[in-house]
Amino acid sequence: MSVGQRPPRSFYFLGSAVILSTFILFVFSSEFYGFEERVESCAHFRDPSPLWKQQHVNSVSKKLDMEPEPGFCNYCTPTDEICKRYGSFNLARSRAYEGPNAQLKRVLRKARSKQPIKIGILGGSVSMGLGVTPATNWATLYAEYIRDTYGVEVELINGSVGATTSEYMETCLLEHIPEDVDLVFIELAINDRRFESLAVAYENLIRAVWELPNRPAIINVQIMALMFNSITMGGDLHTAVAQYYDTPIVSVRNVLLPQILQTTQVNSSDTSLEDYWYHHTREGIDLRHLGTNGHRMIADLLKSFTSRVACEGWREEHAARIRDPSAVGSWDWIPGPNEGLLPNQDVEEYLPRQSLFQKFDHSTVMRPAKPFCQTAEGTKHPLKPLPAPLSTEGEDAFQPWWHPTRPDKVWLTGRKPGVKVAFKVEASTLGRIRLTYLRSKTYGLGSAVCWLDDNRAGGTQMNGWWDVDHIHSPHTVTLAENVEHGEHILHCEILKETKDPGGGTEFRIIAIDAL
Ligand SMILES: *[C@@H]1O[C@H](CO)[C@@H](O)[C@H](O)[C@H]1NC(C)=O
Ligand SMILES: CC(=O)N[C@H]1CO[C@H](CO)[C@@H](O)[C@@H]1O
Repeated sequence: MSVGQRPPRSFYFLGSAVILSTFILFVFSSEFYGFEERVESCAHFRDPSPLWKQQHVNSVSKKLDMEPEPGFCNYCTPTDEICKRYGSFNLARSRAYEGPNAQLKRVLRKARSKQPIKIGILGGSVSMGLGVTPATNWATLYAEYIRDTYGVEVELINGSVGATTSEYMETCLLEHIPEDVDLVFIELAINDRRFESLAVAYENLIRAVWELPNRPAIINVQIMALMFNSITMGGDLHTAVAQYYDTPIVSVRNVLLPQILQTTQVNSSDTSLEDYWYHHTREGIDLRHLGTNGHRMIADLLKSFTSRVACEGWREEHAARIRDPSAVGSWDWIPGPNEGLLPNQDVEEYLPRQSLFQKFDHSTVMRPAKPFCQTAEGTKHPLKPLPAPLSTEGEDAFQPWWHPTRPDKVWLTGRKPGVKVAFKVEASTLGRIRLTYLRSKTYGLGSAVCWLDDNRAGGTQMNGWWDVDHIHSPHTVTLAENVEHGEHILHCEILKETKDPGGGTEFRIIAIDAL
Protein backbone atom coordinates (compact mmCIF):
# COMPACT_ATOMS: atom_id res chain seq x y z
CA MET A 1 0.00 0.00 0.00
CA SER A 2 1.48 3.32 -1.02
CA VAL A 3 1.41 6.43 1.14
CA GLY A 4 -1.37 7.97 -0.97
CA GLN A 5 -3.64 4.96 -0.37
CA ARG A 6 -3.28 4.98 3.40
CA PRO A 7 -6.73 5.11 5.08
CA PRO A 8 -7.38 7.94 7.54
CA ARG A 9 -6.41 6.96 11.06
CA SER A 10 -9.30 6.84 13.49
CA PHE A 11 -8.99 8.16 17.01
CA TYR A 12 -9.26 4.61 18.14
CA PHE A 13 -6.30 3.68 15.99
CA LEU A 14 -4.23 6.59 17.22
CA GLY A 15 -5.18 5.93 20.82
CA SER A 16 -4.14 2.30 20.65
CA ALA A 17 -0.86 3.33 19.06
CA VAL A 18 -0.14 5.68 21.97
CA ILE A 19 -0.98 2.99 24.51
CA LEU A 20 1.16 0.47 22.67
CA SER A 21 4.17 2.75 22.41
CA THR A 22 3.88 3.71 26.06
CA PHE A 23 3.91 0.02 26.87
CA ILE A 24 6.98 -0.55 24.69
CA LEU A 25 8.71 2.38 26.30
CA PHE A 26 7.91 0.96 29.71
CA VAL A 27 9.24 -2.48 28.79
CA PHE A 28 12.39 -0.95 27.35
CA SER A 29 13.09 1.32 30.23
CA SER A 30 12.53 -1.43 32.76
CA GLU A 31 14.84 -3.66 30.71
CA PHE A 32 17.37 -0.90 30.71
CA TYR A 33 16.87 -0.28 34.38
CA GLY A 34 17.49 -3.95 35.07
CA PHE A 35 20.66 -3.82 33.03
CA GLU A 36 21.81 -0.76 34.91
CA GLU A 37 21.34 -2.58 38.15
CA ARG A 38 23.47 -5.48 37.03
CA VAL A 39 26.30 -3.64 35.29
CA GLU A 40 27.29 -0.11 35.99
CA SER A 41 27.69 1.92 32.86
CA CYS A 42 31.04 3.21 31.72
CA ALA A 43 29.85 6.73 32.40
CA HIS A 44 29.77 5.87 36.06
CA PHE A 45 33.52 5.37 35.96
CA ARG A 46 34.40 7.81 33.25
CA ASP A 47 32.99 11.12 34.30
CA PRO A 48 33.39 13.31 31.27
CA SER A 49 33.68 16.53 33.27
CA PRO A 50 37.15 17.99 32.83
CA LEU A 51 36.91 19.61 36.26
CA TRP A 52 36.25 16.26 37.84
CA LYS A 53 39.17 14.79 35.91
CA GLN A 54 41.42 17.56 37.09
CA GLN A 55 40.44 17.09 40.71
CA HIS A 56 40.76 13.38 40.39
CA VAL A 57 44.21 13.52 38.85
CA ASN A 58 45.23 15.85 41.63
CA SER A 59 43.99 13.43 44.24
CA VAL A 60 45.84 10.58 42.51
CA SER A 61 48.99 12.70 42.54
CA LYS A 62 48.55 13.38 46.22
CA LYS A 63 48.30 9.71 46.99
CA LEU A 64 51.54 9.12 45.10
CA ASP A 65 53.55 11.48 47.29
CA MET A 66 52.60 14.37 45.08
CA GLU A 67 54.48 12.90 42.15
CA PRO A 68 53.76 15.49 39.47
CA GLU A 69 52.56 14.54 36.04
CA PRO A 70 55.37 14.42 33.48
CA GLY A 71 55.84 17.28 31.01
CA PHE A 72 54.30 15.27 28.19
CA CYS A 73 50.97 15.38 30.01
CA ASN A 74 50.49 18.99 28.96
CA TYR A 75 48.24 18.28 25.96
CA CYS A 76 46.59 21.58 24.99
CA THR A 77 47.42 23.25 28.28
CA PRO A 78 49.03 26.73 28.18
CA THR A 79 52.50 25.12 27.96
CA ASP A 80 51.68 23.04 24.86
CA GLU A 81 53.43 24.84 22.00
CA ILE A 82 52.19 22.42 19.35
CA CYS A 83 48.59 22.93 20.40
CA LYS A 84 49.11 26.68 20.24
CA ARG A 85 50.41 26.38 16.69
CA TYR A 86 47.73 24.11 15.24
CA GLY A 87 44.81 24.27 17.66
CA SER A 88 43.14 21.35 19.40
CA PHE A 89 40.62 21.14 16.56
CA ASN A 90 43.28 20.26 13.99
CA LEU A 91 45.17 18.00 16.36
CA ALA A 92 41.96 16.05 16.93
CA ARG A 93 41.40 15.76 13.20
CA SER A 94 44.91 14.49 12.64
CA ARG A 95 44.27 11.40 14.76
CA ALA A 96 42.47 9.41 12.09
CA TYR A 97 42.58 6.27 14.17
CA GLU A 98 43.85 6.58 17.69
CA GLY A 99 43.24 3.24 19.39
CA PRO A 100 44.47 2.12 22.81
CA ASN A 101 48.14 1.93 21.72
CA ALA A 102 49.21 -0.94 23.95
CA GLN A 103 52.41 -1.44 21.94
CA LEU A 104 53.38 2.21 21.80
CA LYS A 105 52.82 2.56 25.55
CA ARG A 106 55.16 -0.38 26.08
CA VAL A 107 57.82 1.24 23.87
CA LEU A 108 57.45 4.59 25.63
CA ARG A 109 57.77 2.83 28.98
CA LYS A 110 61.06 1.45 27.67
CA ALA A 111 62.17 4.98 26.77
CA ARG A 112 61.16 6.22 30.21
CA SER A 113 63.38 3.56 31.76
CA LYS A 114 66.26 5.09 29.76
CA GLN A 115 66.81 2.17 27.41
CA PRO A 116 67.88 3.08 23.86
CA ILE A 117 65.15 3.15 21.24
CA LYS A 118 65.46 2.13 17.61
CA ILE A 119 63.09 3.80 15.18
CA GLY A 120 62.64 2.49 11.64
CA ILE A 121 60.91 4.36 8.83
CA LEU A 122 59.32 2.51 5.91
CA GLY A 123 58.17 5.23 3.60
CA GLY A 124 58.41 6.75 0.16
CA SER A 125 60.21 9.72 -1.29
CA VAL A 126 58.71 12.24 1.15
CA SER A 127 60.10 10.40 4.16
CA MET A 128 63.33 9.75 2.30
CA GLY A 129 63.66 13.51 2.36
CA LEU A 130 63.06 14.62 -1.21
CA GLY A 131 62.68 18.39 -1.06
CA VAL A 132 64.07 18.91 2.45
CA THR A 133 67.44 18.73 4.16
CA PRO A 134 68.19 15.78 6.46
CA ALA A 135 67.94 18.15 9.45
CA THR A 136 64.41 19.24 8.52
CA ASN A 137 63.12 15.78 7.61
CA TRP A 138 60.15 14.89 9.82
CA ALA A 139 61.87 11.68 10.87
CA THR A 140 64.88 13.59 12.18
CA LEU A 141 62.64 16.01 14.08
CA TYR A 142 60.67 13.18 15.62
CA ALA A 143 63.79 11.28 16.69
CA GLU A 144 65.08 14.47 18.33
CA TYR A 145 61.82 14.81 20.20
CA ILE A 146 62.10 11.29 21.66
CA ARG A 147 65.75 11.92 22.53
CA ASP A 148 64.97 15.20 24.30
CA THR A 149 61.77 14.11 26.03
CA TYR A 150 63.15 10.92 27.54
CA GLY A 151 66.87 11.64 27.60
CA VAL A 152 67.60 8.39 25.78
CA GLU A 153 69.75 7.27 22.91
CA VAL A 154 67.63 7.08 19.75
CA GLU A 155 68.82 5.33 16.64
CA LEU A 156 66.89 6.41 13.58
CA ILE A 157 67.02 4.13 10.57
CA ASN A 158 65.35 5.80 7.65
CA GLY A 159 64.57 2.89 5.37
CA SER A 160 62.43 4.90 2.99
CA VAL A 161 62.67 4.21 -0.72
CA GLY A 162 61.39 6.52 -3.43
CA ALA A 163 58.62 5.29 -5.72
CA THR A 164 58.08 2.12 -3.74
CA THR A 165 54.88 0.35 -2.69
CA SER A 166 53.66 -2.00 0.01
CA GLU A 167 54.06 -4.83 -2.49
CA TYR A 168 57.81 -4.34 -2.27
CA MET A 169 58.05 -3.52 1.43
CA GLU A 170 55.97 -6.49 2.59
CA THR A 171 58.87 -8.84 1.91
CA CYS A 172 61.91 -6.56 1.54
CA LEU A 173 61.49 -4.47 4.70
CA LEU A 174 64.51 -6.04 6.35
CA GLU A 175 66.74 -4.78 3.57
CA HIS A 176 65.87 -1.31 4.88
CA ILE A 177 65.32 -1.50 8.64
CA PRO A 178 67.01 -3.74 11.23
CA GLU A 179 65.16 -6.63 12.80
CA ASP A 180 65.42 -5.24 16.35
CA VAL A 181 63.48 -1.98 15.85
CA ASP A 182 61.17 -0.79 18.63
CA LEU A 183 58.99 1.59 16.67
CA VAL A 184 58.15 1.54 12.97
CA PHE A 185 56.53 4.31 10.96
CA ILE A 186 54.80 3.27 7.76
CA GLU A 187 54.31 6.07 5.27
CA LEU A 188 52.99 4.54 2.06
CA ALA A 189 49.53 6.13 1.81
CA ILE A 190 50.37 8.08 -1.34
CA ASN A 191 52.74 5.51 -2.80
CA ASP A 192 50.15 2.78 -2.95
CA ARG A 193 47.46 3.36 -5.49
CA ARG A 194 43.89 2.61 -4.54
CA PHE A 195 44.07 -1.06 -5.44
CA GLU A 196 42.81 -3.79 -3.19
CA SER A 197 45.92 -5.86 -3.98
CA LEU A 198 48.02 -3.12 -2.41
CA ALA A 199 45.81 -3.04 0.68
CA VAL A 200 46.46 -6.77 0.99
CA ALA A 201 50.19 -6.12 0.62
CA TYR A 202 49.90 -3.42 3.26
CA GLU A 203 48.27 -5.94 5.58
CA ASN A 204 51.13 -8.38 4.96
CA LEU A 205 53.58 -5.60 5.77
CA ILE A 206 51.87 -4.82 9.07
CA ARG A 207 51.88 -8.50 10.02
CA ALA A 208 55.56 -8.80 9.10
CA VAL A 209 56.52 -5.76 11.19
CA TRP A 210 54.35 -6.94 14.07
CA GLU A 211 56.19 -10.24 14.27
CA LEU A 212 59.70 -8.77 14.44
CA PRO A 213 61.50 -9.81 17.63
CA ASN A 214 60.78 -6.67 19.70
CA ARG A 215 57.10 -6.65 18.68
CA PRO A 216 57.54 -3.06 17.50
CA ALA A 217 54.84 -0.46 17.82
CA ILE A 218 53.56 0.71 14.44
CA ILE A 219 52.40 4.22 13.62
CA ASN A 220 50.85 4.88 10.22
CA VAL A 221 51.64 8.30 8.83
CA GLN A 222 49.31 9.39 6.07
CA ILE A 223 50.45 12.39 4.13
CA MET A 224 48.75 14.03 1.18
CA ALA A 225 49.51 14.31 -2.52
CA LEU A 226 47.25 16.39 -4.75
CA MET A 227 48.54 15.58 -8.21
CA PHE A 228 46.78 12.33 -8.99
CA ASN A 229 43.47 11.63 -10.69
CA SER A 230 41.64 11.33 -7.42
CA ILE A 231 42.28 12.73 -3.98
CA THR A 232 41.66 9.32 -2.47
CA MET A 233 44.70 7.06 -2.63
CA GLY A 234 45.90 3.73 -1.30
CA GLY A 235 46.03 5.17 2.19
CA ASP A 236 42.25 5.18 2.31
CA LEU A 237 42.26 1.43 1.90
CA HIS A 238 45.09 1.18 4.42
CA THR A 239 42.86 2.83 7.00
CA ALA A 240 40.60 -0.19 7.26
CA VAL A 241 43.59 -2.48 7.63
CA ALA A 242 45.27 -0.22 10.18
CA GLN A 243 42.15 -0.29 12.36
CA TYR A 244 41.87 -4.07 12.12
CA TYR A 245 45.41 -4.34 13.46
CA ASP A 246 44.75 -1.62 16.01
CA THR A 247 47.66 0.47 14.74
CA PRO A 248 47.17 4.25 14.95
CA ILE A 249 46.96 6.60 11.97
CA VAL A 250 48.12 10.20 12.01
CA SER A 251 46.83 12.02 8.95
CA VAL A 252 48.14 15.22 7.43
CA ARG A 253 45.37 15.21 4.85
CA ASN A 254 42.66 15.35 7.51
CA VAL A 255 44.19 18.64 8.66
CA LEU A 256 45.31 20.30 5.46
CA LEU A 257 42.78 19.38 2.83
CA PRO A 258 39.72 21.19 4.24
CA GLN A 259 41.84 24.32 4.62
CA ILE A 260 43.09 24.18 1.05
CA LEU A 261 39.64 23.46 -0.35
CA GLN A 262 38.07 26.31 1.53
CA THR A 263 40.77 28.84 0.69
CA THR A 264 40.56 28.07 -3.00
CA GLN A 265 36.78 28.20 -2.89
CA VAL A 266 37.04 31.79 -1.68
CA ASN A 267 39.70 32.67 -4.25
CA SER A 268 40.42 30.09 -6.90
CA SER A 269 43.80 31.55 -7.80
CA ASP A 270 45.00 31.43 -4.22
CA THR A 271 47.91 29.00 -3.93
CA SER A 272 49.20 30.31 -0.63
CA LEU A 273 48.57 27.14 1.32
CA GLU A 274 50.10 24.87 -1.29
CA ASP A 275 53.06 27.25 -1.45
CA TYR A 276 53.45 27.12 2.28
CA TRP A 277 53.22 23.40 2.87
CA TYR A 278 54.66 21.88 -0.30
CA HIS A 279 58.05 21.60 -1.95
CA HIS A 280 59.01 24.03 -4.72
CA THR A 281 60.93 23.06 -7.83
CA ARG A 282 62.07 24.96 -10.89
CA GLU A 283 58.90 23.79 -12.64
CA GLY A 284 56.72 25.11 -9.85
CA ILE A 285 54.96 23.72 -6.86
CA ASP A 286 55.41 19.97 -6.36
CA LEU A 287 52.13 18.71 -4.96
CA ARG A 288 53.53 15.29 -4.25
CA HIS A 289 56.25 16.26 -1.81
CA LEU A 290 55.66 18.28 1.31
CA GLY A 291 58.32 20.94 1.91
CA THR A 292 60.04 22.07 5.09
CA ASN A 293 56.81 23.36 6.66
CA GLY A 294 55.00 20.17 5.70
CA HIS A 295 57.69 18.06 7.31
CA ARG A 296 57.50 20.15 10.44
CA MET A 297 53.75 19.57 10.52
CA ILE A 298 54.14 15.79 10.22
CA ALA A 299 56.67 15.83 13.05
CA ASP A 300 54.46 18.07 15.22
CA LEU A 301 51.36 15.95 14.73
CA LEU A 302 53.36 12.85 15.62
CA LYS A 303 54.90 14.49 18.66
CA SER A 304 51.50 15.60 19.91
CA PHE A 305 50.05 12.16 19.30
CA THR A 306 52.97 10.45 21.04
CA SER A 307 52.83 12.65 24.11
CA ARG A 308 49.10 12.03 24.50
CA VAL A 309 49.70 8.29 24.37
CA ALA A 310 52.67 8.56 26.73
CA CYS A 311 50.57 10.51 29.20
CA GLU A 312 47.68 8.07 29.03
CA GLY A 313 50.14 5.23 29.60
CA TRP A 314 51.68 7.04 32.55
CA ARG A 315 48.29 7.68 34.14
CA GLU A 316 47.25 4.07 33.65
CA GLU A 317 50.37 2.80 35.33
CA HIS A 318 49.92 5.13 38.25
CA ALA A 319 46.27 4.27 38.59
CA ALA A 320 47.15 0.58 38.57
CA ARG A 321 49.76 1.19 41.24
CA ILE A 322 47.23 2.56 43.67
CA ARG A 323 44.61 0.03 42.51
CA ASP A 324 42.08 2.68 41.79
CA PRO A 325 40.05 1.34 38.89
CA SER A 326 38.09 4.55 38.49
CA ALA A 327 41.17 6.70 37.85
CA VAL A 328 41.28 8.78 34.71
CA GLY A 329 43.11 7.05 31.90
CA SER A 330 42.58 3.56 33.27
CA TRP A 331 40.60 1.11 31.22
CA ASP A 332 36.87 1.15 31.31
CA TRP A 333 35.29 -1.39 33.63
CA ILE A 334 36.43 -4.96 33.13
CA PRO A 335 33.39 -7.21 33.34
CA GLY A 336 33.43 -10.01 35.86
CA PRO A 337 33.24 -13.62 34.62
CA ASN A 338 29.44 -13.66 34.45
CA GLU A 339 28.57 -10.19 33.35
CA GLY A 340 29.05 -7.80 30.49
CA LEU A 341 29.38 -8.60 26.83
CA LEU A 342 33.15 -8.99 26.43
CA PRO A 343 35.12 -11.89 27.81
CA ASN A 344 37.94 -10.81 30.05
CA GLN A 345 40.70 -11.86 27.67
CA ASP A 346 43.96 -10.22 26.94
CA VAL A 347 43.67 -8.84 23.42
CA GLU A 348 45.79 -5.79 24.07
CA GLU A 349 48.61 -6.89 21.79
CA TYR A 350 46.82 -9.68 19.97
CA LEU A 351 47.72 -10.31 16.34
CA PRO A 352 44.49 -11.37 14.58
CA ARG A 353 44.81 -14.99 13.50
CA GLN A 354 43.02 -14.33 10.20
CA SER A 355 43.59 -11.91 7.37
CA LEU A 356 41.02 -9.15 6.95
CA PHE A 357 40.61 -10.42 3.40
CA GLN A 358 39.70 -13.98 4.41
CA LYS A 359 36.26 -15.36 5.19
CA PHE A 360 35.75 -15.66 8.92
CA ASP A 361 36.02 -19.15 10.31
CA HIS A 362 36.89 -20.79 13.61
CA SER A 363 40.06 -22.56 12.64
CA THR A 364 42.34 -20.50 10.39
CA VAL A 365 45.53 -19.38 12.10
CA MET A 366 47.91 -17.65 9.73
CA ARG A 367 51.46 -18.90 9.95
CA PRO A 368 53.99 -16.38 11.26
CA ALA A 369 55.37 -14.11 8.57
CA LYS A 370 59.02 -14.61 7.70
CA PRO A 371 59.59 -12.05 4.97
CA PHE A 372 62.11 -13.32 2.44
CA CYS A 373 63.62 -10.99 -0.13
CA GLN A 374 66.83 -10.88 -2.15
CA THR A 375 67.48 -8.09 -4.62
CA ALA A 376 70.19 -7.43 -7.19
CA GLU A 377 70.86 -4.08 -5.49
CA GLY A 378 70.65 -5.50 -1.99
CA THR A 379 73.53 -4.93 0.37
CA LYS A 380 72.11 -6.87 3.31
CA HIS A 381 70.25 -9.42 1.21
CA PRO A 382 71.69 -9.60 -2.32
CA LEU A 383 70.56 -12.21 -4.84
CA LYS A 384 72.59 -15.36 -4.18
CA PRO A 385 72.60 -17.95 -7.01
CA LEU A 386 73.14 -21.54 -5.90
CA PRO A 387 76.32 -23.27 -7.18
CA ALA A 388 76.55 -25.59 -10.22
CA PRO A 389 74.94 -27.70 -11.42
CA LEU A 390 71.82 -25.76 -10.41
CA SER A 391 73.22 -22.51 -11.80
CA THR A 392 75.46 -22.08 -14.83
CA GLU A 393 78.96 -21.03 -13.78
CA GLY A 394 81.79 -19.37 -15.68
CA GLU A 395 81.68 -16.39 -17.96
CA ASP A 396 78.12 -17.05 -19.17
CA ALA A 397 76.72 -17.17 -15.63
CA PHE A 398 74.08 -14.76 -14.38
CA GLN A 399 75.98 -11.95 -12.64
CA PRO A 400 75.37 -8.46 -11.31
CA TRP A 401 75.60 -5.91 -14.08
CA TRP A 402 75.01 -2.17 -14.29
CA HIS A 403 75.37 0.50 -16.91
CA PRO A 404 78.46 2.64 -16.29
CA THR A 405 76.29 5.79 -16.24
CA ARG A 406 73.86 4.35 -13.66
CA PRO A 407 75.90 2.37 -11.11
CA ASP A 408 72.94 2.52 -8.71
CA LYS A 409 70.77 0.34 -10.98
CA VAL A 410 71.96 -3.26 -10.69
CA TRP A 411 70.47 -6.35 -12.37
CA LEU A 412 71.46 -9.98 -12.09
CA THR A 413 71.96 -10.51 -15.78
CA GLY A 414 72.35 -13.56 -18.04
CA ARG A 415 72.65 -13.42 -21.81
CA LYS A 416 72.68 -16.78 -23.58
CA PRO A 417 69.89 -19.30 -24.16
CA GLY A 418 70.25 -22.32 -21.91
CA VAL A 419 71.96 -20.38 -19.12
CA LYS A 420 70.44 -21.32 -15.79
CA VAL A 421 70.25 -19.76 -12.38
CA ALA A 422 68.69 -21.11 -9.19
CA PHE A 423 68.03 -19.71 -5.73
CA LYS A 424 66.99 -21.04 -2.38
CA VAL A 425 63.77 -19.35 -1.24
CA GLU A 426 61.78 -19.70 1.96
CA ALA A 427 58.00 -19.49 2.07
CA SER A 428 56.08 -18.71 5.26
CA THR A 429 52.64 -17.14 5.81
CA LEU A 430 51.23 -17.21 2.31
CA GLY A 431 53.35 -19.86 0.62
CA ARG A 432 53.85 -17.31 -2.15
CA ILE A 433 56.97 -17.03 -4.30
CA ARG A 434 57.59 -14.19 -6.74
CA LEU A 435 60.22 -12.98 -9.16
CA THR A 436 60.75 -9.43 -10.43
CA TYR A 437 62.50 -8.81 -13.75
CA LEU A 438 63.05 -5.94 -16.13
CA ARG A 439 60.94 -5.23 -19.21
CA SER A 440 62.07 -2.96 -22.01
CA LYS A 441 61.50 -2.44 -25.71
CA THR A 442 65.03 -1.40 -26.58
CA TYR A 443 67.48 -3.16 -24.25
CA GLY A 444 67.54 -6.40 -26.30
CA LEU A 445 65.73 -8.39 -23.64
CA GLY A 446 64.60 -11.96 -24.23
CA SER A 447 62.59 -14.55 -22.33
CA ALA A 448 63.14 -17.04 -19.54
CA VAL A 449 61.16 -19.80 -17.94
CA CYS A 450 61.12 -20.04 -14.16
CA TRP A 451 59.76 -22.84 -11.99
CA LEU A 452 59.75 -24.15 -8.47
CA ASP A 453 61.51 -27.32 -7.27
CA ASP A 454 61.03 -30.09 -9.86
CA ASN A 455 57.95 -28.68 -11.49
CA ARG A 456 59.50 -27.46 -14.72
CA ALA A 457 56.37 -28.39 -16.65
CA GLY A 458 54.40 -25.97 -14.45
CA GLY A 459 56.90 -23.17 -15.06
CA THR A 460 56.07 -19.62 -16.06
CA GLN A 461 57.46 -17.94 -19.14
CA MET A 462 58.59 -14.35 -18.66
CA ASN A 463 59.20 -11.98 -21.52
CA GLY A 464 61.70 -9.20 -21.02
CA TRP A 465 60.67 -7.51 -24.24
CA TRP A 466 57.46 -5.50 -24.25
CA ASP A 467 55.99 -3.14 -26.77
CA VAL A 468 56.03 0.04 -24.68
CA ASP A 469 58.17 2.98 -25.72
CA HIS A 470 60.59 4.70 -23.32
CA ILE A 471 59.58 2.72 -20.25
CA HIS A 472 62.03 0.22 -18.83
CA SER A 473 60.14 -1.13 -15.92
CA PRO A 474 60.26 -3.87 -13.28
CA HIS A 475 57.56 -6.50 -13.48
CA THR A 476 56.67 -8.89 -10.69
CA VAL A 477 55.28 -12.35 -11.37
CA THR A 478 53.86 -14.73 -8.79
CA LEU A 479 55.38 -18.12 -9.57
CA ALA A 480 53.55 -20.07 -6.90
CA GLU A 481 50.98 -19.61 -4.16
CA ASN A 482 50.04 -21.83 -1.24
CA VAL A 483 53.19 -23.93 -1.49
CA GLU A 484 54.44 -25.78 1.59
CA HIS A 485 56.10 -23.45 4.04
CA GLY A 486 59.86 -23.82 4.30
CA GLU A 487 62.63 -23.96 1.72
CA HIS A 488 62.16 -24.33 -2.01
CA ILE A 489 64.43 -24.02 -5.04
CA LEU A 490 63.50 -21.44 -7.63
CA HIS A 491 64.98 -22.19 -11.07
CA CYS A 492 65.19 -19.99 -14.17
CA GLU A 493 66.55 -20.72 -17.61
CA ILE A 494 66.98 -18.37 -20.53
CA LEU A 495 65.00 -19.46 -23.59
CA LYS A 496 66.09 -19.50 -27.20
CA GLU A 497 62.82 -17.95 -28.31
CA THR A 498 62.40 -14.23 -27.77
CA LYS A 499 59.78 -11.58 -28.38
CA ASP A 500 62.46 -9.03 -29.21
CA PRO A 501 62.39 -8.30 -32.97
CA GLY A 502 66.15 -7.75 -32.74
CA GLY A 503 66.61 -11.29 -31.40
CA GLY A 504 67.95 -10.23 -27.98
CA THR A 505 68.11 -12.96 -25.31
CA GLU A 506 69.38 -11.03 -22.32
CA PHE A 507 67.38 -11.48 -19.12
CA ARG A 508 67.68 -9.21 -16.08
CA ILE A 509 66.48 -10.33 -12.66
CA ILE A 510 65.75 -7.60 -10.12
CA ALA A 511 64.53 -9.54 -7.10
CA ILE A 512 63.04 -12.73 -5.72
CA ASP A 513 60.81 -12.76 -2.70
CA ALA A 514 58.62 -15.06 -0.68
CA LEU A 515 56.09 -14.82 2.12
C1 LIG B 1 43.44 35.82 -5.07
O1 LIG B 1 44.72 35.23 -4.87
C2 LIG B 1 45.73 35.73 -5.72
C3 LIG B 1 46.98 34.91 -5.52
O2 LIG B 1 47.39 34.92 -4.18
C4 LIG B 1 45.92 37.21 -5.44
O3 LIG B 1 46.91 37.74 -6.29
C5 LIG B 1 44.61 37.94 -5.62
O4 LIG B 1 44.76 39.29 -5.23
C6 LIG B 1 43.53 37.29 -4.78
N1 LIG B 1 42.25 37.90 -5.09
C7 LIG B 1 41.47 38.42 -4.19
C8 LIG B 1 40.18 38.98 -4.66
O5 LIG B 1 41.78 38.44 -3.00
C1 LIG C 1 66.81 12.34 7.43
C2 LIG C 1 67.25 11.03 6.97
O1 LIG C 1 67.60 10.19 7.76
N1 LIG C 1 67.23 10.83 5.65
C3 LIG C 1 67.64 9.59 5.07
C4 LIG C 1 66.45 8.65 4.92
O2 LIG C 1 66.84 7.48 4.27
C5 LIG C 1 67.36 7.67 2.98
C6 LIG C 1 67.61 6.30 2.40
O3 LIG C 1 68.33 5.50 3.28
C7 LIG C 1 68.61 8.55 3.02
O4 LIG C 1 69.07 8.79 1.72
C8 LIG C 1 68.25 9.85 3.71
O5 LIG C 1 69.39 10.66 3.86
